[in-house]
Amino acid sequence: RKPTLAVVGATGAVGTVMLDILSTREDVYGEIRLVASPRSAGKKLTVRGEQVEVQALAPEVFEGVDIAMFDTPDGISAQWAPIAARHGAVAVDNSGAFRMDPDVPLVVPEVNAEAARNRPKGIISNPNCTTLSMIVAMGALHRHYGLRELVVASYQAASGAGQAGIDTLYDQLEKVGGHRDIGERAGDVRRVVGDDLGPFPAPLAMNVVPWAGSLKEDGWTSEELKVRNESRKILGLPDLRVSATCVRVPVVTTHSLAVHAVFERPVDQREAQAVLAGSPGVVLVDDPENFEFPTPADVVGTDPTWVGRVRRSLDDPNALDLFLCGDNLRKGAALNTAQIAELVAAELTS
Ligand code: 11C
Repeated sequence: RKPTLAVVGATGAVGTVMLDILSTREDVYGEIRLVASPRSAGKKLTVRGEQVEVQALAPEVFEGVDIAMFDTPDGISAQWAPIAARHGAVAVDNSGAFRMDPDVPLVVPEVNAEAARNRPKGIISNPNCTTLSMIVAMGALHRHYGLRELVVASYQAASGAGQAGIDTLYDQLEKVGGHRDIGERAGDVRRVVGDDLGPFPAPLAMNVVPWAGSLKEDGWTSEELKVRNESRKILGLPDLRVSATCVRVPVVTTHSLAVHAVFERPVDQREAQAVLAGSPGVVLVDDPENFEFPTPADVVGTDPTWVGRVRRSLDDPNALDLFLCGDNLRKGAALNTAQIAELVAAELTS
């Protein structure tokens, strides 16, 4: 019997991409149940070419479900993933609710697929989109050179903050569009954009905002700590040194990161490029003479992590500097969740 799948949060920004992914990847499921808040119940959404009615989130929706994906905020996942697990489903959760729970594996199939089998709570976590945008490439380099330290700056897309982030960026772009007299004096973009900044603490159009997530201790943001803690857990390197500065940029979808990675052994530029090019889930685009490197505008909507600008650091023979991009709604969220669910589906049917 093919497993029954529930997609909780089917109507959100990640849920929408998930339905597309489920409609285009190999179909390993029997029934697919779509679940969302009572507000969205009764809506019809298309998955696998069929219209499916959205059901309101309630314990009964998990009856007979083998795998339940959660593309929901932390609070909803914290409450409902255990309920799904109690009904016998394996919950694959895309929120931050369980990622650092020692009894919940944090899985990236290209890096630590085997961790998905050990799930004492019946829950598997999907990493944060910023971590996910770089970790497949970093996992490949770690296997080759042994990773010691990461210093990263992110360039994060508006859709990381959900549909509200996307709407805010489009609204602001409309407001600044056509103004050829702003961006030259402090505060003029803010004045044109107005007071409604959506989920961002400063205007995002014609700007960059060094902030993602919430304030934690000593000035760090939750997003920066997630990059550190999640990278350590996925790579199995509890002492990995990680410094992240997370920045929002006026891009709709696809996160980018500038990475300085320090290794145990001396690195070689050409060898590192070959390692990346030969790794599943990674595409190398690195031809500086022809100005070829990944940009969010060129990679959005695709599945791999795109890497370019690979250089051996000038002042450290053990370090590489590189730039990478990954679609934060696909590999950064829905695709990785779908890949984890496929691992579970294969296990349940084997
Ligand atoms: C952002 N990475 O770009 C965040 C969104 O922990 O799953 C995802 C938050 C999370 O704002």
